[in-house]
Amino acid sequence: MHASPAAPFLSGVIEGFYGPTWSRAERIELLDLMSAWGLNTYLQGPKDDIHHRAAWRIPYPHEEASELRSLAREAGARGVQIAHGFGPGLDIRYSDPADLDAAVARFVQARSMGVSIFVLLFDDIPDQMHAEDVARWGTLARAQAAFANAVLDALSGHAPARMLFCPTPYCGRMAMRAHGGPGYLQQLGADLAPAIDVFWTGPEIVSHEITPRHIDEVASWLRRPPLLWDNLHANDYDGRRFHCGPYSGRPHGLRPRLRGVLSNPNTEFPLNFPGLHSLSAWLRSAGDWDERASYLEAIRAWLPRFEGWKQPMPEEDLVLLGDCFYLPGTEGAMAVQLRDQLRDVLAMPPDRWGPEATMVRARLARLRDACARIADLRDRRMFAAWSRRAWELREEADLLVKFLGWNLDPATRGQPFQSDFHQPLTYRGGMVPSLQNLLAMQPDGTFGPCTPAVPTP
Ligand code: GDL
Repeated sequence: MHASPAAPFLSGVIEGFYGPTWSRAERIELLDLMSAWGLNTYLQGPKDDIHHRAAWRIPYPHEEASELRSLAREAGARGVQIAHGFGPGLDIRYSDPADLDAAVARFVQARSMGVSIFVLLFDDIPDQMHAEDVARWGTLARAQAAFANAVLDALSGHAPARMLFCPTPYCGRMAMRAHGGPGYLQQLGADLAPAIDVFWTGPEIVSHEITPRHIDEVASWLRRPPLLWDNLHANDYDGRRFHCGPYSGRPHGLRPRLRGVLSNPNTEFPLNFPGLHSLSAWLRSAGDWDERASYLEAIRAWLPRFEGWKQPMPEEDLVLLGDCFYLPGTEGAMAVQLRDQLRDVLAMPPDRWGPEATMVRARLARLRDACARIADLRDRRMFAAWSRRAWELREEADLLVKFLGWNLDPATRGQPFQSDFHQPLTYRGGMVPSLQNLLAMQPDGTFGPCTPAVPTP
């Protein structure tokens, strides 16, 4: 099933993650980049905007409303459309006319601010309904489709409106587990107005790969091509990581099977340049996709933002740093190589270490120093976005450099090693690491108690 040529293909960015919302300056910068890169849609739906979920019934107060109005104006001037969405699913009563009115009122307000695409988001909610909704609709899919159709009808009174919808099961794994109830997606496909586009994140919430076959199956359930909500570069689920690798794991054959591709990227805005640069290149490319080349090109374009007070960041160092924060499923080539070399060296007793131990120590020291250089950046927002992660990486690299040095020195080799900068309880301490040490994840994704449990100092 291919997208109707009448529906313009949506390409762009979703501010749809958990955590602090982007600032006005960041949103304007995003619009500038999107317009330069030919991306046409920005969806504003940050989970932790209080009017997004908890207070969804309450229209934007004056300040937020005028902010949205000015953003829509700035977007229009750059040829970008603004989509605005909220998630009523935490406490909605599907059969309460007051809730329908509240949803319509939110969109009428957004339209008066210049928004042209309206988005109902039913992701990340319990798949239960109130008793009166069950009595009236029977299933969640029926209730949500009827609600969305009624909102679309109400909005279309003035002029045709474009609407997007995020279902409660929005990836293959949730569908397999029958989240939302058995047959949810097929029911939604049958009931939802054909003009409404439906979001999908792939086989998983964060999908490392998405195949045309998978999309074809989803399209047959939904009776329309899905709209990709791509969490490849999202990082709100892990405070220690971010993703600046290339657009990856999506073959070209996907594009004609989709209504669009919108990336829901890293929470820290400045970290999104390479991923979005690469996504826009993928969208423009003719099928000859080389993701590593796209990453290197994006890093070159990003480099000017890494000017330091004392010295410039060498391109090679930024490639290596980026490789350490690449994609959810893999680190980049230089990071993988460095880690594998380290693992090989550490697997041998120090008295058998050869020149590769000295070499890997030098490369690690370079990584450590590149991390330290982040503190020196002229762009302080970039520094703030990198800071905690670069610091943590620097700590680990520094420890390993010291350990290798100790064991490369014949005077100390093989003797107990300690670092004055890595103290028990301070280093790797805290509740989160101690909980992480209780359950181990196997390569197949199953969990079991760590045996023996890693001792708490
Ligand atoms: C999700 C949430 C999204 C979040 C992402 C990554 C969708 C449709 N919803 O499940 O808000 O940022 O995971 O954690 O993806």
